[in-house]
Amino acid sequence: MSTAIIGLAAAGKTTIFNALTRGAVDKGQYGGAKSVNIGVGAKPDVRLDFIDKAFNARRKVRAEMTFWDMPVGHSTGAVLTRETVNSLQKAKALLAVVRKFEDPATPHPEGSIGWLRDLEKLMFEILFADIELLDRRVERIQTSMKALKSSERAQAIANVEALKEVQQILEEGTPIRSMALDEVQSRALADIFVLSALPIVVAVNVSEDEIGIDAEILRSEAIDNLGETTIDPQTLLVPICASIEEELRGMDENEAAELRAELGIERDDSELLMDACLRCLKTQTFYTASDREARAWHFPAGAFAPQGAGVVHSDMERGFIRAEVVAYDDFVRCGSMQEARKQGVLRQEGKNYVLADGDLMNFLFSV
Ligand SMILES: Nc1nc2c(ncn2[C@@H]2O[C@H](COP(=O)(O)OP(=O)(O)OP(=O)(O)O)[C@@H](O)[C@H]2O)c(=O)[nH]1
Ligand SMILES: [Mg+2]
Repeated sequence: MSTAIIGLAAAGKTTIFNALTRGAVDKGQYGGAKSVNIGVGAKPDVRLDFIDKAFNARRKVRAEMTFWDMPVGHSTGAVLTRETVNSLQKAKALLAVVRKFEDPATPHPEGSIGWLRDLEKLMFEILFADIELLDRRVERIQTSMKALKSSERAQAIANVEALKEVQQILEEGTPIRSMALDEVQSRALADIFVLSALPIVVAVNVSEDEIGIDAEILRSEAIDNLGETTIDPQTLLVPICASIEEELRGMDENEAAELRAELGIERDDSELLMDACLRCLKTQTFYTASDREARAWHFPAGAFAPQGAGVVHSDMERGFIRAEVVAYDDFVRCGSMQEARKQGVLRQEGKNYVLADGDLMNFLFSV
């Protein structure tokens, strides 16, 4: 499940990408990025640490998230060129970076700092990209109409009608994710990748003297300026000082702790940002463990057991028989699988079991 990092030139996208993935991608010149950077990041996971210890596993593997650092359109400064939108097709969420830090060494493309102005521009570009996309789709359906059988034509006409309605609502400033779509509209959109349907996390890249600023303050400023349709409940705002986070995450743990103490940084904003991405992706975590490996896996909330097995390996999904499950809290109470079995909290679950966050899973399968 990939999150695409977008934002105006020099907003700090690559710096945040480096912080999240502990990467060291060269930031090059201002507005320098030409291609997408792809990387994975993982958060510390205390539940995994506990399971790892309890199993005395030889290896511990955290669940990873994938981030794409998207380039901006060079000639125009547009964030969402058609090329960019095309390469976003498989993204499941957007991480919009807006700049709130002053730095004379890094000129802002608009000539001045204005995070609310930039956020508005970004949100507008997202809506506009969808409006254009639907335009092209409507045109395509209309051109192919003549070749259709009369039975198919009625459906095509209904689709065009529905897409035009959605376009109208987009033009009023409402992203698709907060529209109450009817059945016909949903069906018309089903095979179209629309950007404004994706959940958004907004990383507000603050300067050093604003580290620790309350996210709620930024949120209410954003709502006051852009309204609740744009800053809808699914849109999360996270303040982060990208350059410091990049530095901290490039250090070993002790060094980082020292620098944190020195700067008086109490909160781990990179972690909070990853949390927000997971939350907006509606992603949860289950665990597998043996003496060989303790491992965390991400799954989409609401997934059934076989789908979870498929996250580990597609063979396990195909050959799924059943799963042995211990809820995380039960496991903590018992401390081991033997004890969990003894206390009767190790459950046998079939293919209709809906995975719960924190489940310790053992999938039984045959291929
Ligand atoms: N002072 C300060 N500088 C920052 C911060 N975040 C990024 N920068 C600097 O701003 C410049 C641009 O950052 P990048 O991460 O390259 O920005 P970008 O959005 O990836 O830029 P393009 O890919 O070129 O569009 C770099 O020189 C960064 O070191 C910050 O929080 N504070
Ligand atoms: Mg960049």
